[in-house]
Amino acid sequence: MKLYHNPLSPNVRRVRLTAAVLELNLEEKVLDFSKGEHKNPEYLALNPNGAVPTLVDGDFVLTESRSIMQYLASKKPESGLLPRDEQQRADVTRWQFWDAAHFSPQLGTLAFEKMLKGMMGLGEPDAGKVQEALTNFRRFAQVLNKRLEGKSYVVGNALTLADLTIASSLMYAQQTEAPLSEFPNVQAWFSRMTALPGWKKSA
Ligand SMILES: N[C@@H](CCC(=O)N[C@@H](CS)C(=O)NCC(=O)O)C(=O)O
Repeated sequence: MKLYHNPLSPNVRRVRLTAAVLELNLEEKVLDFSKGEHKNPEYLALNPNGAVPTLVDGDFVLTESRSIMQYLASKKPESGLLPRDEQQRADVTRWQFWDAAHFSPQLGTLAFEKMLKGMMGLGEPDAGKVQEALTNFRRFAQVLNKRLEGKSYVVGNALTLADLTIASSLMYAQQTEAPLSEFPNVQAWFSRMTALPGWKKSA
């Protein structure tokens, strides 16, 4: 299987983290964004969004990081990352959707305003957008904090794609000064996620 990616992307991190936890070897093709390689016609034929990641497995082309995670986990069902139990599996998917809809967009805005703009020479962070993202971050981090009360993992009693999905969205939490310390259960859980051997391996 071949993964087109750029290692700076949280959407890529969650896929590479999943592969690392599953001990699946992917052939990796890094796209240079500064050269616009993610907008080349050959790449757009694979991923019309012109975004990373994209997985190619023979004739099968899959985009969207969270669906790629599910596909990889289905190669090793015994891992439990995507539980066989229907309700637990649906719950994992629920948290992946929750992350996509509510949580990761706030962290994406913080990363763009506070890191990428500077790197790309696009000017100063927009204070209004940062404030709005922080307000929304706090709203949803509170939900996750409550969910993690007395629990080591987001779903059930073991590591699943739900954990790997959400933790990857937080990969720039420190650099962007996301106020994780206000949410002690999230902070403790995130420390456990970053201690996974696959976390370093997928950096
Ligand atoms: N929903 C997609 C989002 C992919 C995405 O937006 N990737 C970013 C990097 S984090 C990207 O490639 N952006 C380049 C662009 O949109 O031009 C996923 O989860 O895979």
